[in-house]
Amino acid sequence: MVNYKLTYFNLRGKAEVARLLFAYAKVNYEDVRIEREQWPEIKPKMPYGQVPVLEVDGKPLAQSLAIARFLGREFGLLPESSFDQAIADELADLTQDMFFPSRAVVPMREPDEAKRNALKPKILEESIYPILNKLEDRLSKSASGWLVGDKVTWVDFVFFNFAEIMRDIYGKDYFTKYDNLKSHYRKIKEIPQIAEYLQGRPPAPL
Ligand SMILES: N[C@@H](CCC(=O)N[C@@H](CS)C(=O)NCC(=O)O)C(=O)O
Repeated sequence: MVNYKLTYFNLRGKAEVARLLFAYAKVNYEDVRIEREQWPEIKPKMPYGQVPVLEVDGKPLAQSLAIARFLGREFGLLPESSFDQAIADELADLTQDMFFPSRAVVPMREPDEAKRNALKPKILEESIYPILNKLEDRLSKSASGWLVGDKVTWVDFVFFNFAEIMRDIYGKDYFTKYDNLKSHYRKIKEIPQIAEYLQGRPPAPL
């Protein structure tokens, strides 16, 4: 049996996709949630001084999307063809393009709520909606309702986590107009293992 240890802060953030994948596959892992005070001691031990880090039988793997892709491969959640696998990579990278400008409106970066609220519409219009429009269109053509091919793949979990984080940042109405994206979100939420995980998930901020 493979020994998995996931190290991150007590946040959902960049580790949550891995946690969702473990829950989906019903695979046990050690979920290490470090406190801020422990970080200075742990940071130099991480491959690139950051987390999440997944240790696989003691060997560290960094970068949240590499971790998610690896677990997707281990748990049979890759799309079928190598081209579709690349499309899954493309879609995962798109979430980063939407996260990046959103960093300006997270409370840790901008403590002034009024300033955050003033910036949000511009970020949504310029950097998020143009991409979500394309994804909505992509899903409207998907017979399965999944992002790539006819079965759930790791990138569907990346999008679920993305939608949760965006909801925390922009409020629950930011994607009201996206019916297919909303159905996709619900489809993940209703997978029995995920529903069970979400119910028992320890409370942790964005
Ligand atoms: N590209 C990396 C970014 C990792 C990252 O930004 N980690 C942050 C937490 S979300 C971190 O370790 N911050 C503490 C630090 O840099 O000292 C990934 O996707 O895993």
